[in-house]
Amino acid sequence: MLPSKQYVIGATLMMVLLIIVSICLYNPERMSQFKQKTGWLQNVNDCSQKLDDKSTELAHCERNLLMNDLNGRKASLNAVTSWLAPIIWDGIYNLKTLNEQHKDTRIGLFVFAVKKYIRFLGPFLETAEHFFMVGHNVTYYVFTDNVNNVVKPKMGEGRNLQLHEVSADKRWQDVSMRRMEILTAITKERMANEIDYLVCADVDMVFNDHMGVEILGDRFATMHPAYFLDEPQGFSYERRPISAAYIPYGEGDFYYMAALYGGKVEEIYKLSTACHNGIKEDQKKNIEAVWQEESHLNRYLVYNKPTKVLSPEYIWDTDLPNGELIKRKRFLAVHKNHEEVRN
Ligand code: 4YA
Ligand code: UDP
Ligand code: MN
Repeated sequence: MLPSKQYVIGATLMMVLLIIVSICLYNPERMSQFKQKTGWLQNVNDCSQKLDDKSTELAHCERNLLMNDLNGRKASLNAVTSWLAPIIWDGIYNLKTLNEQHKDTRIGLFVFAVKKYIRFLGPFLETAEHFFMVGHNVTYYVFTDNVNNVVKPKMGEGRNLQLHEVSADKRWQDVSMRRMEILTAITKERMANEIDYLVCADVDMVFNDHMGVEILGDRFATMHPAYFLDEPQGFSYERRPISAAYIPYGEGDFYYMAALYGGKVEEIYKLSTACHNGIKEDQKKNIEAVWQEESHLNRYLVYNKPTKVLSPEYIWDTDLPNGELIKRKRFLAVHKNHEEVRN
């Protein structure tokens, strides 16, 4: 006698269930994948809170959600790089502890204000007094071609301004690149005795929110705010093998912006020496890297990885898209007429 239809269906279902249970017992990892795919794991952890729910306290959870929204894990939105350097976002550091650790740290801020860019220096320094390393020992190293035209800001206790004369190159690209030559000299000579860490910045910027000792490390650099969601093959690295700044496709982690980077004085000496040498090699061949010293900086950092990476919170431009991903805009580009200031 043949078994009834119900009996066959029942037995088949039992078999399927048995197979699933044994797979799960055999491989728990596959089980959790299965759960995620089928939605069993939804609402299990804090990160499932809605993005627009401002009660979400953990910034990294918001970024986890964004990573899902953006269809894949974005290396830039993590709190650590693949080589385990911290990526600094609001909420991942304890400022009180760090301030205590750095109470005797001497910090330099290096900036060029040459020709028409001298107009940016006032707002740069004034806002630095409000937001940059407040409560710490700070020396501004300002390089300009017009020392007499610099209006000194009111400075807090423990803060000093050094004015240095520098020649004014004709081309803006040469002014920008000369920073590497000056850095090489000054980190070797005077800074070695005067400061512990050096921060190098563009002058056409204003501080707009806290920027403190959380950025300090042996060697740190900032993600370029226009490329942090892009894949490395799209980065504007120098791609011509003839240039000393060449980075082959397949290499590189982030595109760093030369408007904010730094480190221990001896590290910046090594970095600027390498970049300056690269610039000189290119000049001998009559070429110039696509983004001048920024290209050389990126090359250096591919092979000498930063020990700390700053998120786009540390360089932003209000004209950029994806501003909603950036909670704190600590250092903002001043909008300028490129043609006008560079001529
Ligand atoms: C600089 O950025 C400035 O010249 C721009 O005015 C702007 O502030 C930018 O930084 C953030 O590929 C809303 C403007 C979008 C521009 C995005 C591209 C340029 O990227 C280059 C590398 C260099 O880093 C330039 O310095 C940068 O432009
Ligand atoms: N710079 C300067 N005078 C110049 C050109 C450039 O002092 O004539 C310095 C200044 O510190 C400036 C930096 O070089 O912020 C980089 O140039 P710029 O800011 O124009 O580059 P961008 O950020 O627009 O790419
Ligand atoms: Mn700039």
